[in-house]
Amino acid sequence: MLIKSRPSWFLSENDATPESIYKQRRDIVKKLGIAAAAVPFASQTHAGLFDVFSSSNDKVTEQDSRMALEGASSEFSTKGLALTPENKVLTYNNFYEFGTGKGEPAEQAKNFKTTPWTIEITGEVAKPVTLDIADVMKNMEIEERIYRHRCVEAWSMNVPWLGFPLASLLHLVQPTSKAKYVAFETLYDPDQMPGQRGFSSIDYPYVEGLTIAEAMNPLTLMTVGLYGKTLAPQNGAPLRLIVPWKYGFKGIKSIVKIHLLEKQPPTTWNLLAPDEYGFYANVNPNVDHPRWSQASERFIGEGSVFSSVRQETLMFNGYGEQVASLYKNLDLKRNY
Ligand SMILES: Nc1nc2c(c(=O)[nH]1)N[C@H]1C(S)=C(S)[C@@H](COP(=O)(O)O)O[C@H]1N2
Ligand SMILES: [Mo]
Repeated sequence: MLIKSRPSWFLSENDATPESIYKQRRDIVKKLGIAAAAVPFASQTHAGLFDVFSSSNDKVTEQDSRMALEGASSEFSTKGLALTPENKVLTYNNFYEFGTGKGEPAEQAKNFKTTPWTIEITGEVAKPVTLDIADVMKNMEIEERIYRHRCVEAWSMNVPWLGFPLASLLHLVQPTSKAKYVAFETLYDPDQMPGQRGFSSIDYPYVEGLTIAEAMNPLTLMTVGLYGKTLAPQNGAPLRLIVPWKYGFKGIKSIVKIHLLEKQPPTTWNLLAPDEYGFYANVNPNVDHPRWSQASERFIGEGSVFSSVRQETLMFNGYGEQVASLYKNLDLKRNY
């Protein structure tokens, strides 16, 4: 019963080695996790740790559709920075398909339907595939990655995401030598997404892109959860991208398509205002936005989200050791 037969798309280096004891244990934990979704979250393992960082005002009280999800801890996790309380991560959002106010996505995405959900991976790959999110969740090794999250609007968070490296997914489809870029697309469904109805300056669906080297970097996370549970709709359920050294708008939500290609793909914010938002969008305190400084940021922690607790913005959001080499031949003032 514990031995799982993998779907045919899951033929990769994973099959070259026997499943580790660890993976089997994780599968059991995951099964228990699903069963445990009915019990209060506070009685589960992670909550104890998070309580240290959360004040009583920051408790999540509302019942939601999120399921318990565990992840192995990661060497890449932020050290020495308090977590942003869960309810802030759940209620201070940018997801224009569900409204442009920070509190609107949490309200308007409440009934967003994320099952069934498929992700199509096409283009410059040997094995194009359409995956069911349920199979992805069953077969990928989930890690917890606590990452700094820096919006181009100069606010920031520190969030315990759950997910797996995008590289693990791309290895399955075997990119060809022509695959120089990876394009991503959010769901287009005006019936469910009020922001896609009527006039909008954004030409939906929301699209984003990375170079293949950025996509393959071990930090680049296909994200399926946060704070020990699956993602809430407002955070991009069931699957979104997190690229921690880039501005938050690169972290495209509710992905339905991934397309590998030779040419740089268009990206939503760059199309809208090319002088303000580039393709690269690396966090950079030395390159200001035309309308505001990027040297510091408002960290969203406990207390009011409008508190004036500012911290310095770090080059590549603090991930320079892992990613600076990707840009050694690039003028970052021109390629913002
Ligand atoms: N499809 C889609 N993805 C999106 C956005 C959006 O409006 N639509 N907003 C982006 C921006 S600007 C940010 S800062 C992050 C916010 O993610 P969070 O709400 O989980 O913090 O999502 C990004 N992904
Ligand atoms: Mo953002």
